[in-house]
Amino acid sequence: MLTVYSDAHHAHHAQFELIDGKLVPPFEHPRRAEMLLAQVQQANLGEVLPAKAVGLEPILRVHDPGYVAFLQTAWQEWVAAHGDETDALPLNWATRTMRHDRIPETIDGKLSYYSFDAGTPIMAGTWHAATAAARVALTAQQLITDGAAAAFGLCRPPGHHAARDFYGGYCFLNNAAIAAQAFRDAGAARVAILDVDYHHGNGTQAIFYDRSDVLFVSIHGHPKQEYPYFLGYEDERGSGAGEGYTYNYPLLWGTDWGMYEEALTDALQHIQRYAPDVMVISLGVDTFEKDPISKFRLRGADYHRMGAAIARLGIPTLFVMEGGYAVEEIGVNAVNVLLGFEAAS
Ligand code: FKS
Ligand code: ZN
Repeated sequence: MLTVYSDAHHAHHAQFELIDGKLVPPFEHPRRAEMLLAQVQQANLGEVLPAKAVGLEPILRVHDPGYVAFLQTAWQEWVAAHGDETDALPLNWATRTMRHDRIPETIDGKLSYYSFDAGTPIMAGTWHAATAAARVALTAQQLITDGAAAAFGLCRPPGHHAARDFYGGYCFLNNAAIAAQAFRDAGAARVAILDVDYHHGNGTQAIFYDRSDVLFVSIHGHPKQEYPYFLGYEDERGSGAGEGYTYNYPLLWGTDWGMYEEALTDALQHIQRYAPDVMVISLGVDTFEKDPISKFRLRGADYHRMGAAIARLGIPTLFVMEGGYAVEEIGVNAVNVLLGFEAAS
């Protein structure tokens, strides 16, 4: 399997993260991608290709132009207001009874308007890194459009929490959604997205919620217990033309492979019935038993099983990297999914 990688992700390395009431070194850091790349090479998964240059058009097929313009200049505006010593972070949000139809003019207001959490710092290299991650996904998508059976987009920063016009959960541009839309634009009639990251892919779900041409299926920590808390319940099934084209499998803390596999089997059956031309996997390995911010109990060998189960559908598959914070094991676990896929293909 070919991997696409860009070292531009190094440009995004936040100073700290607010979690459990404490400022701590970020869980989402450059070494994650380095460990993934090292394991791709170590396991001889296949060649590693650089990301191709692409313009903003495929990004604007998914994201709001005002949002993209905001991301592009947010750091400069932050520096003008506050200097360059701290990362840019929002402090409040428009919740119930407040207005969503006015975009503030100041950078602090815009950060609040275009985000949904305080755990996603913007710094000098964020835009550069986020667009590079989207280019990684698009380059891998192109490989599959050109006939490859599978490809791995080693994206960082991740993308599945980013919606049409907001960021959060370490995500700025929704790499998987951008790739899925690019598949459609390249002629695929139906695209399925399977999100196996521990956290619900709220951004991806929202982007395709009212569409029947992109099926969204997600297995994740139950929103009654887990971030992002406000989406990912079982009764979210899509709306309008998209009704019946979203499926959620919220699972409780402590979920092990036995329970996970049941959901995965069901999820894969929905995808098989949909008969997509191509499939995008939002691949997070924060379902791992030793993940520092998650509470599922998958073990190393389970990732091989996961990849094999996905391969049995026999559908061209783009893997897009999302989360995973047990940094010593992130490479082995993610590459195990890819090796399991190859073994069963
Ligand atoms: C709860 C803290 C939650 C944010 C977790 C973000 C997870 C990001 C991710 C992605 F794939 F996007 F990277 N903090 N106590 O893993 O879903
Ligand atoms: Zn996650």
